[in-house]
Amino acid sequence: MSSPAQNVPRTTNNVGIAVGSDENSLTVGPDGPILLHDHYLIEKMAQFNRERVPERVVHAKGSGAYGFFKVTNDVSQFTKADLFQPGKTTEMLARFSTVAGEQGSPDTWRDPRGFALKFYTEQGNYDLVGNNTPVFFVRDTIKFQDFIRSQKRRPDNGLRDNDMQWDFWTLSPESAHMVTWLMGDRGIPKTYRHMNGYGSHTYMWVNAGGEKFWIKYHFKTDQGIDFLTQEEADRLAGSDGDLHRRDLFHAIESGNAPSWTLYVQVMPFDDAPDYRFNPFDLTKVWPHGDYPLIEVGRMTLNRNPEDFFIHIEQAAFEPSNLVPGIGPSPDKMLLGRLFSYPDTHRYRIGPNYAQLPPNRAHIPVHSYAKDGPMRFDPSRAARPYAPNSYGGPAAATQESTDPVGWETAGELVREAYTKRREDDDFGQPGTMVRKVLDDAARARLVSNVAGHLLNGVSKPVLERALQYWRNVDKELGDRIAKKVNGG
Ligand code: HDE
Repeated sequence: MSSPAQNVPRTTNNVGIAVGSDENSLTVGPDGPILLHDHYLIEKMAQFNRERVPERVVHAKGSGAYGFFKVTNDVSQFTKADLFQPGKTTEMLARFSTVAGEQGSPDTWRDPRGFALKFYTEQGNYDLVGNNTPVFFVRDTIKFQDFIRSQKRRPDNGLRDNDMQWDFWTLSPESAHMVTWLMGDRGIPKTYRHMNGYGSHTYMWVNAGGEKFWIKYHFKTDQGIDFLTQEEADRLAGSDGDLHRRDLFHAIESGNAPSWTLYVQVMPFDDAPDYRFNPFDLTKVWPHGDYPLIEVGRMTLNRNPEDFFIHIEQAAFEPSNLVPGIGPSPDKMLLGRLFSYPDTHRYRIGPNYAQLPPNRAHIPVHSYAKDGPMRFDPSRAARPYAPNSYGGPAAATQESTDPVGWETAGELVREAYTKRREDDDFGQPGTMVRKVLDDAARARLVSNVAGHLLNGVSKPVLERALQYWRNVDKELGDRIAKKVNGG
């Protein structure tokens, strides 16, 4: 039997009782049967069988770190939110992720990247759960589940299938803008440090005077945008599936803390009704010429979590965590997400997930929540109901902290957004292809799309896909068709 190393703690079981061996079960004589009352052996096996919580249904593979957000510009004319006030520094947590891959999938698969932020503000936690793209594939939350299923594994053979992906995309033309981003250089960032983050949705900011503004968030990487080509990414997916996780961890460990500068676009509240694009349509951007970027501050990630499962696997980001001065918008995708995230956390990590270390507010919590599995923070309400005359918490109704709303009226319908004068599904991706991408980026886009289409896409879907790209940009579509047809 190996002699225990000196000056290390003695192994105990889960309740602190020293155990007799790390290597031998309790038996009748050295060669006899194992005894059922070898409690420690049973504890080890039972604990091992219960180590997994369900992985995230999307964004399962990810990595994250702690840091802080520091305001560098006065935007108090637009919002009263405490974390955005001049001179403020707020602790935070960030998690970056891929979307469709399972927990063990490679970091370098082509995919949008999650860009999830949790700010531990003095008004409670504010979460901004975005991606590395300013737009998304669909504009109604009811299609999100279908979209995701088209990107994952088929029920019959358990395989991913490019034919499924293009079948969905070509039958959902609103996806064209995001697919152009996905199949271009932003679809495979070189590392998590070399990508931007976007709130994507339009949010509402409210200032101290109650004035409302529509805004969009842009976190521009201070490391510079950089990407992997499809060939590099394919090779790295085989040689190091955890490339991005390793890079983020070692960069922070070596003191090379990555940072991002936050900007916002601000649209005056009354501009929205007549704006040329639907300002709440998640498949559209607001051209910066219409609403320029205004600097807000800088987020820096400088502390690795001490335990990956506790702080990153159990991190619960929720767009519904909105603090005074910040609210949602009529964006149907955002409104759906306000329900979905708390729902998924309750399922995945239990109803008391807000008490877990990465999710706890850094200010006292006076909610009336109590009991439920794994609860360990006492409810501070001596009487667990409101109103009560025993000093329990009472809502400060005079200073409402509910998100501010917007005027609305109409019959209940199931219809797409009302189209604005420049609202079409191919205009903005076409502008991006022609005006934003350079020749080299366009060439890589053609190659990436053709390569993907040539991998298992059936003829009828392929024909639709070539027309889809010609709708984005005729010349680009023709180049893809030529490559696909062996030109
Ligand atoms: Fe998500 N999304 N999402 N999503 N999403 C989840 O919540 C959902 C969407 C994003 O690092 C889930 O905790 C709906 C857009 C990130 O832990 C789930 C819709 C954007 C993460 C969910 C969307 C995102 C998630 C699964 C359509 C960018 C990882 C696990 C309305 C603006 C957060 C979880 C982390 C995770 C729902 C679309 C970003 C299922 C219903 C658009 C970064 O609740």
